Amino acid sequence: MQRRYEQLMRKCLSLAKKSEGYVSPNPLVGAIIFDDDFRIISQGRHEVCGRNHAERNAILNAKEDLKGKSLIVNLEPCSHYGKTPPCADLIIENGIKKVIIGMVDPNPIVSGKGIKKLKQAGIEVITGVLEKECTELNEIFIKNQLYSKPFVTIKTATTADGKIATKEGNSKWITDEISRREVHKLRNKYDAVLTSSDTVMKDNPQMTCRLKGGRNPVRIVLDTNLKTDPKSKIYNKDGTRVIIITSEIVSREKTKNYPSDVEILRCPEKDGHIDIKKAIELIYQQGIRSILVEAGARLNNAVIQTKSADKLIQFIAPKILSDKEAISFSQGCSRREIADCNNLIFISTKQLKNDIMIIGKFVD
Ligand code: AOF
Ligand code: ZN
Repeated sequence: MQRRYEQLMRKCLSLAKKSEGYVSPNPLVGAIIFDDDFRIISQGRHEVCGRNHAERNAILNAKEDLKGKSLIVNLEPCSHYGKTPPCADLIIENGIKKVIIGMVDPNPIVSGKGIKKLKQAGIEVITGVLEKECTELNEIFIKNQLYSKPFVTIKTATTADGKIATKEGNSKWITDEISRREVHKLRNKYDAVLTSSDTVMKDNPQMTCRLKGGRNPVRIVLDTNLKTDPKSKIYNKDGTRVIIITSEIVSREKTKNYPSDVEILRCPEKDGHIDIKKAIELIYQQGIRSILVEAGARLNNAVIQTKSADKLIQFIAPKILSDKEAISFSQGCSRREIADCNNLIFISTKQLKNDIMIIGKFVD
């Protein structure tokens, strides 16, 4: 039985994943209704923020009576009146007899109450099926709900000796086109990309998602002194929100050089640079729930040292630069002991064409 539930839960997860990039600030949810012989009756997913929840779509998609059937979903059904009425009520009204759930909803207005409601109506509830996988799928939503902070991932492309560029800033191209395609997939998924004035001035990146049918993330530049050229590609007008975070003391005159649709936010400084922790708070206040940091050694280091990073995605090319002045992807501390390292847990490795992709979670 457990194995059959796990199979169906995997299906819920891949259904839910189809909405990646479109549901923020909501969770990714997929639901399936099936009978006692595990025949699938219908399925549904939460497609876009503000629209029907997954359970409602699965129920609406059913072409037969749901009395006595079972429903499996990766997140606890909701119990509150939000943009839509409670899914738990709908499940009860339809006479569903069993509900299998991946994880409890971290949203305090729901957490546990959806399960309680179902049980009180006499429905059999099974929880914790593929809980780890369900938690991973909704890592952004969970961080937002528990800490009211955005989920922050550092993406970097390095040589096998951990270098991102020569001393002169030459970095094209370390990884191959397959790895770079993966980066576009990430841009399609995250609410925003965050970079620094250094990277804008050195690389003049577009920071757009160039996948067919993809969507652009919000582009955010940390530019303490407004040094970046207002004609940089990142400020191109393409209908995507662009934000510059600058110092509180930069003159109003300077801000007028930038295109009028570029939003300029002011943030306190720390040691001559934007205070990264405060900047991240500011970004969250803008409704941005996940950030992909695509920057150089200094900003990556600031994000790591302030313990603002949740995840590292490192693309490693089978190349060794060996240059004594080359730049590492995180640089800026003075450390004498290995014990002073920031620590990660590697959660996955993937061989791409020539490169490998390593995903690590920060643990301290
Ligand atoms: C979703 N989709 O499939 C499920 C959700 O703002 P609302 O009214 O859409 O409610 C959002 C909350 O509903 C969300 O924070 C989560 O706790 C719960 N479940 N949300 O957007 C879904 N099942
Ligand atoms: Zn719901």
